[in-house]
Amino acid sequence: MVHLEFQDLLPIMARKLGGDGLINELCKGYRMLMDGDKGVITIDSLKKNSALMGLQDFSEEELKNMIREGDMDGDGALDQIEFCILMFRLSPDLLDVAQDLLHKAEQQNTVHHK
Ligand SMILES: [Ca+2]
Repeated sequence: MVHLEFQDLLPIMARKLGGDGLINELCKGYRMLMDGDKGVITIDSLKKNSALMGLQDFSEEELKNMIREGDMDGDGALDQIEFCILMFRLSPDLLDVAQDLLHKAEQQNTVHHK
């Protein structure tokens, strides 16, 4: 498992931003890391842009592992869904926060409909 310092930030971001805001932030992160021409995150785009995300200390091997870890269809690149799922998988706390937010949103909806 790749260690990401980044992952510690996610639960804090999630609490601050709420569910939709968090997804937006993840998408923003995705756009920062992706190859603008191909529209996916490749090892090259990751290497080029990782400093923007504070990931400059990661070795090429660690970045490759991150892609391998998240790549579900085996094309060697991360699309947006794969990236978001990877972020959630790397940060189990984030999943708790997301479920929490979901629960709250459901409660709000229930109250709203009464
Ligand atoms: Ca893929």
